[in-house]
Amino acid sequence: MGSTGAERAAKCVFLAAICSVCQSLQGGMLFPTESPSREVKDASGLWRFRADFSPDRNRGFEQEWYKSPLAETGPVIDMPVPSSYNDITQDAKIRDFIGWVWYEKDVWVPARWIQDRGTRIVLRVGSAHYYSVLWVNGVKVTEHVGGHLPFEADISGVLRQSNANPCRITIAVNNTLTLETLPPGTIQYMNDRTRYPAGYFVQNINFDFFNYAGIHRSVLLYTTPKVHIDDITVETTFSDNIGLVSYNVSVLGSSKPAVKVTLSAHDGRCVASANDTRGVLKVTDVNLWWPYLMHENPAYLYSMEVQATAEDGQTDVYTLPVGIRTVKVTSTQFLINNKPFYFHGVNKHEDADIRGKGFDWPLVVKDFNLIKWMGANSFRTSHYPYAEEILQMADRHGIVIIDECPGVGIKDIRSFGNASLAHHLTVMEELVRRDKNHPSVVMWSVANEPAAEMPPAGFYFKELVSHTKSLDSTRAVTYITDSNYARDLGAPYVDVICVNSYFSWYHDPGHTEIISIQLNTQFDNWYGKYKKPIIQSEYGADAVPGLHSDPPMMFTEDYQKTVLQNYHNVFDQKRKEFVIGELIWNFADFMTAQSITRVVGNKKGVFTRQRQPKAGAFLLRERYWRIANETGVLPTWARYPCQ
Ligand code: GCB
Repeated sequence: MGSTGAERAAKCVFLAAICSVCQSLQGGMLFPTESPSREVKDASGLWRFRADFSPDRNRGFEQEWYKSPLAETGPVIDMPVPSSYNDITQDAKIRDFIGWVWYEKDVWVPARWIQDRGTRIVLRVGSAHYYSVLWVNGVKVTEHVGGHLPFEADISGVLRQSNANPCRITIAVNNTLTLETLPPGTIQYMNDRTRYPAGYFVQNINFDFFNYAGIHRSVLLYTTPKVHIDDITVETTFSDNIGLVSYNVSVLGSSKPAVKVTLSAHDGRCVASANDTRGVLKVTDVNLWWPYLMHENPAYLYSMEVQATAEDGQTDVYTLPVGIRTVKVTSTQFLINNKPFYFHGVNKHEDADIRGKGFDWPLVVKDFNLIKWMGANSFRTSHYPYAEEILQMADRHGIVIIDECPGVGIKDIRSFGNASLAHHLTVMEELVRRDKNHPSVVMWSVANEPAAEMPPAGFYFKELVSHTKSLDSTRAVTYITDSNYARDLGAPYVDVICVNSYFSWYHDPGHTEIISIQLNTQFDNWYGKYKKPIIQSEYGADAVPGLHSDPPMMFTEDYQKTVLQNYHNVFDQKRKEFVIGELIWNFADFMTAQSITRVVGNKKGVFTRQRQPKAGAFLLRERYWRIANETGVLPTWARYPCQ
């Protein structure tokens, strides 16, 4: 298999980029919010767009498309941001495109931002898939490896120097996956000229969702004063009725900033304050952050206002919601605030018609409504970090999160090498840096179904899990296994065993009668060997909405329901022992690559892709509310449907 220019170029670009991020991360990544000292300007909307169809996908760089308006170097089309670009046009070549695409937008920057030299102007991309390079007025300001996580650049200097307003933002995004990206992938050139045209190549992947690409989350411009709060870390605990909030504030742009921290309750009353960059705030009569359906007053958030003032009087203000709660794991239980927590929830995807993985408020709010309607108390961000706004919703609604990094499809032994590990560690740092202050996040998942029985996996997961614990000792760490036989080499390092299985689907298709024996064996194998609590992190069956048969047959709603019922019978026994959760695969149908096993995507959703319930959703709803009624303290309004 020969390597062409495109492949070589892709490799060079990726290696250079990955090496540049191998060192520990510098600085924070606070969510941009407005405050008396900060302004935010959203650059979402219509951007100009062109895919680089040149044979090696490199024409944009050769012709320096960032140097002049994109429309001057070739045709452009409208492209919404945020959105995946794949399903926006009628062109299959854009849907299935692999390589560099170019986005451009002119944005007016308020004159006062530029004139006031005490103002920092930051350009921030919520996420772009996969590898991005950013220019402002033709000057490169940053690059970033990896989708699903934010990146930003201080563009004050470039804006003041070029003096061009509106400023022209250009973003080139490449969705090529290699053995060292997360998720990994390979580019395969088809060199048999009797079967494929010259230059024909495909992207191979080992994961089961469409590799949507583009600018998936908002592009923002925001300001801070020169003295600015760069990062805040909070860790919480409590003793009796006293809540303790350890905080650490990092301030840049001043050698001796004065820092003031104020914690306020819902009614605005100040409950604790301090005047230092780090310390512990004591909250008497604390209101703990409780999960939905576990307490009468769930999801209580305090508001922590941080003020940093420089010697010249310039002040920055940032406000962070803070939930006070603890997480502990024993050999049979998962404890939130020292009370057993049972995960009855879902696995999700960021996925919808037309916009693909583009952030969309109506979809986010609808999904939370459905989650609460079902009586679910948790979800896993399978198979990558979700938008920050989704975690903020989870904080506010008390939905518990297992926060997963994009380590999905690590099946090739070459993806366990040093370069892959270095990148994986960096991604975990980026994830923890972004999500460390969310009370909803109780566990980090470092990977999904890696080939963890391969010899290098022992070292790989030891490093990955221990590094994640060194970044955050207040949460549990796991990865998701698909072994029924407890053969993983990474398992000794995790706190909770999360196991996926598809009995009567991928194994013994059509035979739901074997679920009980096989699931019991799976649980006993894992618990017998590791004595750690277990979550059934995936189980399910495809159901094409509207298909029925009795007795049930595969792909009908009835079969999906029967599979679920058989799993539930075993869960109900084992949750009295060491099973601490069940997460259905999947919340909703979602798009995948085309294959002979997928009918326009994966149909294991209990909701359709348009969020209409299948029979399985009603079954889960009965079950989840019943479990909540047994285990939680429900407010009267929440007693439906089992009084
Ligand atoms: C799995 C994967 C998930 C797939 C699912 C399936 O084990 O973790 O990404 O979509 O199975 O439906 O095959």
